[in-house]
Amino acid sequence: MENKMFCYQCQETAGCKGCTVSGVCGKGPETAALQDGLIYSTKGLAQMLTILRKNGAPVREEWNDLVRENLFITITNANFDDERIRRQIIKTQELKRELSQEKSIREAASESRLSEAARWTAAETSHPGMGVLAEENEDIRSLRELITYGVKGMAAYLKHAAALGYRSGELDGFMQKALAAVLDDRLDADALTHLTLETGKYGVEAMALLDRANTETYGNPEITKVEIGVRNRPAILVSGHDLRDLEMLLEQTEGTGVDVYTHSEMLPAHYYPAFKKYEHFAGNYGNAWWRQREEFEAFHGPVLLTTNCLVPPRDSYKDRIYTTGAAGYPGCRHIPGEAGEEKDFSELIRHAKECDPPAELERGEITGGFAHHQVLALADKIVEAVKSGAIRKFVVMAGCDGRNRSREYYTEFAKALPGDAVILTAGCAKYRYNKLDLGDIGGIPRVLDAGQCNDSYSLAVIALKLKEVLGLDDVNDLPIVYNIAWYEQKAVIVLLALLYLGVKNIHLGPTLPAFLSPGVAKVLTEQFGIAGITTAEEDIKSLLA
Ligand code: FSO
Ligand code: SF4
Repeated sequence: MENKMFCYQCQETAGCKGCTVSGVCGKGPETAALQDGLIYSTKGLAQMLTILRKNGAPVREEWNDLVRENLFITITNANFDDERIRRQIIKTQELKRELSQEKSIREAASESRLSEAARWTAAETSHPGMGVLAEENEDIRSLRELITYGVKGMAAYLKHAAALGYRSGELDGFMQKALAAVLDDRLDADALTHLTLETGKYGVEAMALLDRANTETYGNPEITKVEIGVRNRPAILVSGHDLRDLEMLLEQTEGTGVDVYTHSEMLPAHYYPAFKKYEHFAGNYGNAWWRQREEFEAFHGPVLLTTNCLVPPRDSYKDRIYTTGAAGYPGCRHIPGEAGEEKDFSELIRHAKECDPPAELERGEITGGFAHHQVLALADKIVEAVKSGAIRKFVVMAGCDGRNRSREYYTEFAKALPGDAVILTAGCAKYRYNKLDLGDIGGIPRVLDAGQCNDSYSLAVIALKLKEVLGLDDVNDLPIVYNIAWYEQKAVIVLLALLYLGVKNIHLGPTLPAFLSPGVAKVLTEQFGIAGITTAEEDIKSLLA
């Protein structure tokens, strides 16, 4: 049977092979085709911008913004709105048409240096060359997609940094160069493998830039107890990763009688000093993204999705879903606003006032805020615990959560870890074990949450610092092991960043990416010791040996 679509970019892809009829995430064939068109068009634009840069021609900030936004829109669970995606393609095609008149682009075209994707400037949304399967060689396809997904993750992080006024021409330049390179038929598997590792290098820099943007703007995360119960006032729930959106929402809701709660990946916002002054910043509601259908229903008030992960909403609460930024869903209201612009959330505030307060899901508190600055402040205590043997191992369990039953493994794994092991986490993976009450070791909690998935950067900083303090030559000599859960493309850039930093023997689950061909998987296994997971018991035995 002929495929209606093809997408294998996330962990939940159908049959661990590819979504061919419709996406497990809810993305239908039409949306999938539009996303393929948008990616293909954007790769062509990236080649043009790369040529302009090389020739010293100016590249406008808004063009970089467009590339980042287009990539972010195609990340799993970010945008299901065909109209919006269509508009992005048409806008990108228009820009390419305009740029095709530039001298250096005309020269490249006349010398046949311009790819088909760059030459495609018609006001259309589809092209025969688009789509993952357009490349027939499975190793080349695998490496091209691995790079593309890593760059998508980078784009997401850089979009958040740009929202706070932090941009890097070098990083935008690299992303565009990489997107142009995956169009280049002259690049063989070796060249693409090299580019994959280079993507990891820039991934570290992208996460470092976002870390700087977040901490210089909102202060360094600190140990914080976050309420997980509810109050009795109407409220807005905010999800996704964009701290600037949260800040604007907190400012605009102050004094209105409407509370603000975080959901899923927005939980770590509570750890930043700048947000603690808002008395109506009530706590965290619910769990990881995939439980949103029940939790949004029970919340009763409006929900603001600032990024992925959005699950197609039920009709019963769809009118309470608002999106902004790269997120979108047909029929849900979208709050506009570019980086640097003030967004207007008054509609949500009015809406909240007509709604009941949230239903209680649970009571109590969870503790987090262990990003690099806070952990380094505790360094003496930690080093001492390592030297005395009170802490035998750190287990990095960062990454994403998802709906597969197989992810219960991570709860079992956390529960079964011996009492002298400490979990380092970031991303929504933490919801599999952050309410288990795993206790502490001499006052150091056994689950140290650094923040969102991008804050995996913090975990790398902590590892490098420990290496220095303990006088070791190699990060792999540290008492740190890696058992990472992945779901979408931001996890891909986190993984490539860790590989670039020289981390070996990462366990990746619950399944290895479908987009790794056997040949590429073999390279990752042989060169980096990447492995899948087995059972909690077996893996604890082998990782803690
Ligand atoms: Fe999770 Fe979704 Fe943060 Fe991802 S909410 S899965 S890797 O978007 O970005 O960890
Ligand atoms: Fe399938 Fe994942 Fe692609 Fe959605 S994002 S269509 S679930 S592979």
